[in-house]
Amino acid sequence: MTEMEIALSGYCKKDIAHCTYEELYTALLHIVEEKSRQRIAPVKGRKLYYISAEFLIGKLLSNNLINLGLYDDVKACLEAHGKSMAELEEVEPEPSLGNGGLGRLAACFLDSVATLNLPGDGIGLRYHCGLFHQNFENGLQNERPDFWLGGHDWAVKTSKTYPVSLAGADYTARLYQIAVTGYEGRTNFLNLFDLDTIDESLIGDGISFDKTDIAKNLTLFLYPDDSDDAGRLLRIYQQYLMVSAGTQMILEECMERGSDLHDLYDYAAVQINDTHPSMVIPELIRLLCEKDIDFDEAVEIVTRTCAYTNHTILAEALEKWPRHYLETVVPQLMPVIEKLDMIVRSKVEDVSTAIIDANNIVHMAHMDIHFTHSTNGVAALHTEILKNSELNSFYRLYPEKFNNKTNGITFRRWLLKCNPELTAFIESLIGPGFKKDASLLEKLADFASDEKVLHQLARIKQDNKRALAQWLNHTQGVTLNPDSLFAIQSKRLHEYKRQQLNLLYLIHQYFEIKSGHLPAAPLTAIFGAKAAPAYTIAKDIIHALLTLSQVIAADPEVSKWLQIVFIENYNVTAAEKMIPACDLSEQISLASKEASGTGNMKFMLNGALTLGTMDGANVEIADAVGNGNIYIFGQSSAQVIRRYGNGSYCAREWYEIDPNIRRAVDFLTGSEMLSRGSSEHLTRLHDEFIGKDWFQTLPDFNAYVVRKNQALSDYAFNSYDWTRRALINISRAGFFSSDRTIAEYNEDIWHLGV
Ligand code: 26Q
Repeated sequence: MTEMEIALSGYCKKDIAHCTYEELYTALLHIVEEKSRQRIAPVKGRKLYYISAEFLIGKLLSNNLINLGLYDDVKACLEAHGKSMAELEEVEPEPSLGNGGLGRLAACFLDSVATLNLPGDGIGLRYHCGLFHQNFENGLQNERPDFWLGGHDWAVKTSKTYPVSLAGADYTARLYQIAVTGYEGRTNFLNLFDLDTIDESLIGDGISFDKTDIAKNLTLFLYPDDSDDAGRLLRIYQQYLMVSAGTQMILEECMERGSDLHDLYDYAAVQINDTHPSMVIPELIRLLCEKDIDFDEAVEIVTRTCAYTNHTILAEALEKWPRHYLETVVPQLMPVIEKLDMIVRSKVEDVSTAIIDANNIVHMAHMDIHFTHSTNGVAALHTEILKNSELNSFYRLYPEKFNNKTNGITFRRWLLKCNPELTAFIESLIGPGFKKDASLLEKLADFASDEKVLHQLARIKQDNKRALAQWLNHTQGVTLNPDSLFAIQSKRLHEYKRQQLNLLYLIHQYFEIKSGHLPAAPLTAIFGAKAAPAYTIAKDIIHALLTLSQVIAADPEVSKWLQIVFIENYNVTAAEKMIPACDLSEQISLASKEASGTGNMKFMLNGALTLGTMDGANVEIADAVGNGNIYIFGQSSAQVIRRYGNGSYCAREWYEIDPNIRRAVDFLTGSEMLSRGSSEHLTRLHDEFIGKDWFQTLPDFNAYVVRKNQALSDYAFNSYDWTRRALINISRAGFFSSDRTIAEYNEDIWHLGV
């Protein structure tokens, strides 16, 4: 018997072949826990506290097994007894504790911090339901609660509790911990807070619930808002629970390690992930003052300890709370926030940077920038836009605080875990070093004209496409043509990300095929996207895509060449299946609007070519791979910003002048669509295109059609060169490892102890 066989059958108290997958899963949970405990290392010097309302960690079993070096043993052991790793993975519920990019980034960062052997924990909330479960009924998104807790989760209940005062009443926050295993690195923790009194039976129809009693509902749900703002009060309650318990935990740990709190910044680096945890600033100041530290000194300590990351330039996503909300929920913080506002007003003439404005609105981002020592954007272009336009008045005050940290992704999940075949192949070519030092991927470029290598790379892509097709056949009953080009757009549904531009292209292709202009290759357009439940137009876009998908499927003339597949309930688990199967990665946001994007990096790493605008990290991807190895189109961010600035964009003019645009837009309310879809949704979307089109879809339409058709033709007529360019993309993906990003944060901002 191997060691793993002994361990597994020992836990289950029976032969592995006779164990259920649940039993094996529980046994592995214990084995992983034990092994990861051995890697907890003492903390010297500064420790990172990454505080975030979202950690979109995804399933952990395989990831932990890989990071602990157990994966191959477990897989072999299971297979020897007729069990499959894939079925075992099915047992684990996915913790979807995030909306999208920001939450997933936090999860990648924790992996990299532990992998680089840095001391650093996450602080967040233990939501009972993660992001809603999505399914489609009658062409519409339907939301159901996503219960993920219940025996099979990794969050270990601890005996640590902290008192938290909300709206003047006392509550008790309990700490739960999830071990974060680094790849051949140390073990850190994700600390999640919760109340013991939450009542899941409050959840009614769908995702509605009784919002009155916070003792029962506070952590029931992750807000599915992604920039729409609803349920505001409850959101502040949630944020303060996290911030207050987190702050107490930080101070307790630092004091245990010898801090007298005057020297807090020698013990702690607090990274504020967007504005959601911003109350950590006044809360820290408040608690330091309670420990007899003078207010001005407390402000100084906190400013040196905390740093802020901005993830968005969409004004509506920057949190601003009416003062009376904060007065209701966190009256104890208001005197601190007022004093901070006074400090700003006494030092800074420009009232546009005030924390509390003339309308009694509290601007969380303003407090962050004034009272932390670092403000960073998440891609080079994004940081430039912050400095030069969105946050220019702050940049002029504090040029030294502004810095860029281009996002990254963990290669352990987004290559090793999700694409084992490609990983093994890369390893056979350049050795295993790239798993820890991603820059070594560059060595792959040596094989760019090696026919055998390219042939094998193409075969792996084909295998992954077949695997995706099989999974979709099994889960959604659709049949895919693996010989078609797979173009994937997976990300939150938002107008600025412009799934509606893709929609117009698909309608255009429908007309072209009908009129005998056949495309160079068959195309499968794959979507994965959730729309915030209250985001009407986003839901209309989903409806239009689902309806168009039916229209095409029912038309044999067109369906030979074109298919639309909308994947239900897009989440981390689905992404892991989609990304390795992608040929063309759709990154088509309106230039200047996507802060970075991280899906773009995952697709590139897995050998897809990017079709994108010069936005977010696409700009750096284009730099890295060179013009010939990416399909760039559309207006530049400067053009877009100018158009917004002079208010010169008029959608109707584009609609009226361009017959192709008009034909595509009007198709939405034509008889083919109306016979299958809902007039209410389709008409609203049609009118939105002509009357508003706030994210300037129409000016980019023709350039998008041309570039996408170019990609189809390159794919069809020069597949060898396509694969060569895919290899170049993989070889240049090293920069986008979150290990590089974290090393930069540490070098410039955190200076953590080792
Ligand atoms: C704000 C106010 C009220 C309610 C909800 C919110 C809210 C919730 C979630 C605002 C924003 C978010 C999430 C933002 C997000 O995911 N941003 C993405 O962050 C990624 C990581 O940096 C970037 O790559 C993406 O470009 C950016 O869109």
